[in-house]
Amino acid sequence: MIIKEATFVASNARLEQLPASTMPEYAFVGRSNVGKSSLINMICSRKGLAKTSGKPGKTITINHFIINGSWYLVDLPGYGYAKRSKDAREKWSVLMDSYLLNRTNLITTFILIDSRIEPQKSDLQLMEWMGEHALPFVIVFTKSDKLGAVNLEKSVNTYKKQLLLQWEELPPVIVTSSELRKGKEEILDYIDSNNQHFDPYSNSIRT
Ligand SMILES: Nc1nc2c(ncn2[C@@H]2O[C@H](COP(=O)(O)OP(=O)(O)OP(=O)(O)O)[C@@H](O)[C@H]2O)c(=O)[nH]1
Ligand SMILES: [Mg+2]
Repeated sequence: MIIKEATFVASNARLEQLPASTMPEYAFVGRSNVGKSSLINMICSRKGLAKTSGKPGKTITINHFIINGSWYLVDLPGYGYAKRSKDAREKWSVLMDSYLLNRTNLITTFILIDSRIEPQKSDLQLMEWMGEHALPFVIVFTKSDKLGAVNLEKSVNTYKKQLLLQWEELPPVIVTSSELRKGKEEILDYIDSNNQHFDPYSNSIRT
């Protein structure tokens, strides 16, 4: 798929204000600083589309981008940012849970994981929660440029092994680097094939 047009639509902290749920939607979620906004910019080939930062906690709202006038990409605020107050963390969790559970046109959530770090409780808990609610997700390893080929493979395999302790089957896994523009085609192909099955009448994927 070629991205001809990528436009920022809206930034929201309340679900009632989100754009109408009439087009297929894909969300990017993960710990603060994992590279969600950078990945969105990379796959859209638009540098400043989603705001990025060296400091964690940059994205604090639900940000919608419309692609080729026909589907949404969503940049979500990160979790696991220790400096946020307990109150702010609870607000995040209520907003995210209800977004993920109630957004009928949300086709798949990309859960981003830093290639360099060991499996984290917060990420594994999110995946478990998604599984319990039958919400589809794809695992996206980020910042793969920071590791050599051997260590990258080791790290991804460790992660897969950890998941297989809990899951019978692995979700799709995509290794990316926004720095090296790696993983773009795989993500876009995945989205494209899902878009083909979107039913605008039910706002979901036809099965
Ligand atoms: N080397 C390298 N650095 C990256 C990559 N992706 C993101 N970064 C850096 O990681 C930092 C965080 O990137 P963001 O895209 O803002 O991360 P985020 O997940 O959106 O962060 P929050 O909005 O705070 O939750 C920035 O300094 C980016 O330049 C990558 O693929 N490789
Ligand atoms: Mg961000």
